[in-house]
Amino acid sequence: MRFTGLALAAGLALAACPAGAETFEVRMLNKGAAGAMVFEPAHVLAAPGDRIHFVAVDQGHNVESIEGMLPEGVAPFRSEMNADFDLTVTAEGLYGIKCTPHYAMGMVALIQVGAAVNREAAAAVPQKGRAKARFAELFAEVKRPGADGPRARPARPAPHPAASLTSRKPR
Ligand SMILES: [Cu+2]
Repeated sequence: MRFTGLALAAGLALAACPAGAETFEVRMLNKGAAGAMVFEPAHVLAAPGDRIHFVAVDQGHNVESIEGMLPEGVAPFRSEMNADFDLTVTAEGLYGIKCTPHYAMGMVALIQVGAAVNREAAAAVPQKGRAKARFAELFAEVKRPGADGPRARPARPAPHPAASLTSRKPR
């Protein structure tokens, strides 16, 4: 019973946590754990409202969206070379990212925001050079379409069930 109480308290604490946006850091590197010219990490699981902060650790890199690899309604973007870049993700789905000069060398990243609703379309985009193999690995890390992201989506405020009752005059 005691355990149940604690678990319940923990659950409530999580649920009560405000839907505060998180920031994920992705570093642009000449050399990382996965080899030369990488975004690290190259796969991020975020939630709507989160911010992806790309850090220009090494020179000669940037961040550009890949055509056909953005959720519907998200405008394409391209950052300056040698500069940090902030991407606030609002729409659910997969965001395919490349470094403009090192795309064919496999410098790509896949940002998943909530459910991977555009997985099929994004995975169907033809890739160049080493980006092909890198994306194959990254797509393998993506959760199934319809699956929730890393964090539960903020619950919508529940409608007041008692509203109609209380507004009615007692007779
Ligand atoms: Cu690069």
